[in-house]
Amino acid sequence: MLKKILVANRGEIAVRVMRACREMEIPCAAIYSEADKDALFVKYADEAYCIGPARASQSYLNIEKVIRTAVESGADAIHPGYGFLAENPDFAAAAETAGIKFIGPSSRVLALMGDKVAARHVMAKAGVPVVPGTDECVTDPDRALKEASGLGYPVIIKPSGGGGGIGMTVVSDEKGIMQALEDTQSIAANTFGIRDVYIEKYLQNPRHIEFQILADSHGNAIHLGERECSVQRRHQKLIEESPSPVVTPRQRNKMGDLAARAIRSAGYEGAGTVEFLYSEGRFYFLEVNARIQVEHPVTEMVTGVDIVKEQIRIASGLPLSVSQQKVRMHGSAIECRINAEDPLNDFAPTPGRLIGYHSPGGSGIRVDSGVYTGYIVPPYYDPIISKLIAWGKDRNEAITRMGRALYEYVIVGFRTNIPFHKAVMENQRFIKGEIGTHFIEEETGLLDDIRAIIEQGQTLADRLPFKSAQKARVAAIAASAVLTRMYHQQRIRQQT
Ligand code: MV4
Repeated sequence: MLKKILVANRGEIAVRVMRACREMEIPCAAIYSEADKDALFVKYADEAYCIGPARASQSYLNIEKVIRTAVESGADAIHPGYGFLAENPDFAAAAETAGIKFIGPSSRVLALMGDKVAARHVMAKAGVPVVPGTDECVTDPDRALKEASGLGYPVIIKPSGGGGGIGMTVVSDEKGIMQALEDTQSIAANTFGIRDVYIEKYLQNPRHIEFQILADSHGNAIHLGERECSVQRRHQKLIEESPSPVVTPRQRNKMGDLAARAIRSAGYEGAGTVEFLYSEGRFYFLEVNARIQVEHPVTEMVTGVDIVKEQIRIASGLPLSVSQQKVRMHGSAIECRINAEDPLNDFAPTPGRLIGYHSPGGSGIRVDSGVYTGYIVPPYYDPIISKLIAWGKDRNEAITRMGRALYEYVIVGFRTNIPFHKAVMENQRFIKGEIGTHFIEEETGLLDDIRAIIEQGQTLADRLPFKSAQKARVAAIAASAVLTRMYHQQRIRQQT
């Protein structure tokens, strides 16, 4: 087993990884920027090293500094979390060179999966259905026109070096091709340093469904079912769930097995996600995410498998602790990402001091948080402060629990997106599972619901008198607990 793990990340995911280390009795080290000196993950770690200024390029993204700190700390492994350097082949290679185990796929496989055109090849060759599109990158405008008319409009032009939606251009007819090709190429070159783009048939309003995979160094590769992540805004997921309300057990087994097999054929090692678009009953491969993902807890809640512990086992050279036959999905889980952002101000970030904090609990509730009362959320990084996960015996119970827990959650000091989540948990389309990637923009009533929830003392009283009155009471109890404590502390301070 690994002897000491350096966690090369911050916030809630750093805490999440260190929790797995504690349970496995593996010492853990944190690295942090000057902006994070008071952060929860720094306090939680066995040891912590400041590696530079707030700006990520000078701290969390500085490969040389991170590796040097890992070596000096005596760590024999690095867990990269998500974002930052998690899928950077140069980082994995630098770790390998320094004799430190990178907890994730090899540098070679990271490079392969980072090349979206190459990843499409790998998947198609393994029999995974991919979105109809070009099997090479396209540079010549005439070639682009020919390919696009073969696919039929609309088409979408994507950077091969990218992912996550950045720089993608939808083209509705041949008149737009030339401009879109140029635009996407220049964005691709500027953002990813690779000018290559490819063309796919554009699917109008698909669902986003992804499979969680685990692959060890002994040739075992399994899947842990799917997550549906259609509730998103500008490529930022806000709500994820498992299982998807539309995937049948047969489809799950078939697509999960295909995805696991495909990943194994590429020599993949570790936890990974195979992303699909789902439209009219069919799956179309999009890309592979070669990291632990933000939304992994919903899969943990329905399968009982601790994905981070499996990552650590795999990196230690041990076999997976569970076989495909033993994986069972039980019930339903939903995750709401709790962000310091204002849903009434175009979801603009609202960093600041958390003067009051009360987190929900009770049956079926899990909170993965990176904050505490008094903590100041810095403005330099992603606004995610915690994740609220609700499990139920079925989707309805999970939604009801999530709604209840959201009303217990008290965050005083800055606006959060909690009112947005409260509105979605009462949205009829969401409740019916009728969601696609355009859900938020289509549900134009959500903003009014959010306004009502915020302005009417956290209730939708006019519309839902009984339910909301109950919820408001729950919130009041939770809030008073927090505020009473703050009041007493202030009195103690005044007396001393
Ligand atoms: C697409 C698509 C429709 N058709 N590709 C955006 C993120 C990246 N992972 C892939 N994305 C898309 N690719 C084809 N051929 C629509 C999207 C898309 C999307 C995908 C998943 C989740 C949210 C999305 C929001 C807008 C567009």
